[in-house]
Amino acid sequence: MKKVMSLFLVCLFLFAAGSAFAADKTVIRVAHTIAPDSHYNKGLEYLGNLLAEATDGQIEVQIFHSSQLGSERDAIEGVSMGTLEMTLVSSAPLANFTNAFLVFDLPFIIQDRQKAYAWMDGPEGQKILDSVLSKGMVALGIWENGFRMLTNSKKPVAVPEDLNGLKIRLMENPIHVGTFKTLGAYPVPMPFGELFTALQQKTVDGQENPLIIISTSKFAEVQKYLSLTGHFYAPAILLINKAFWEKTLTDEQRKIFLEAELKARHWERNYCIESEKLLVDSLKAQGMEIIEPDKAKFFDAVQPVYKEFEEQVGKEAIQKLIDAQK
Ligand code: EAX
Repeated sequence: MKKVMSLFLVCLFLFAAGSAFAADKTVIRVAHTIAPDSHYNKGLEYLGNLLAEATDGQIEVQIFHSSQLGSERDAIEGVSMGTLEMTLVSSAPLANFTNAFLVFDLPFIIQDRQKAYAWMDGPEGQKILDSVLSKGMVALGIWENGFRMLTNSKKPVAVPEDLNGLKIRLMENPIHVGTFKTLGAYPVPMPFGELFTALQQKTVDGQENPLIIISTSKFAEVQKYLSLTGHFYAPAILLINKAFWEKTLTDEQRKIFLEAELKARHWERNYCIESEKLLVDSLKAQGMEIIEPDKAKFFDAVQPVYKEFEEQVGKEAIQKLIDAQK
């Protein structure tokens, strides 16, 4: 009986000590919508490791992938309200919260990745990031989702006319939807979490995403044709709840975080560039037919989109981003 009792006390002590440590620890839940082997997940793991190392385990990043905590819109709302600490999302769904990111949604606006990175990391990018402060969020940096490519199950798409009448899933963003309307497709905005099933059940004929997502989400199982259009460039925004950032984290932890974020941002962008190189061959090997589209025709066909959204995006903002890549 005595033995049992002392064992019980030891257990009780360990339990109490354990929870005391746990109470000291700051857990950051971060949500994203794509696969556990995606660039987002790898980049967030990298960030989590840096933070754990630099804080002796006091900060723990817990990743929730594959829309486990909802759509990108849900995640942004959660971070805004403080029911979720952090998320990594395409900038496109931020259109529901601010107009500042819309400039990135214009078709073919980003042509030179390296010059665009420099612009996004500089004062112009910072101005855009600051637009979410009034929504209870801090945007820590612009990571990469990537150049978006078109896939479908119906036919090879090489020129805009081939898109006629095809139902294409898009992110919930007015410029993306407007662009595909202009191209003659039938745009279907839908959260990413519903996409695979929609493609499988042929509710939609196609979708568009960077190669790394097409690959890690196994779209080759439900899509035959891959057109290397690169029509949009999707930045990925790392958002953290503002009250959590300012009040839960200490000055020292924020400093560590900013350094780690910068490293992780560069690491993640590089990971995208490196993996992309192998992906066309890999998707071909998975049975996809690769189409090199007539990009100039797509470029010309979408010019009316610039006029249509010029006012909403801001003429000056558009020109600045174009000039930055000259
Ligand atoms: O941000 O919804 C999409 O197509 C996005 O590329 C994805 O959720 C990652």
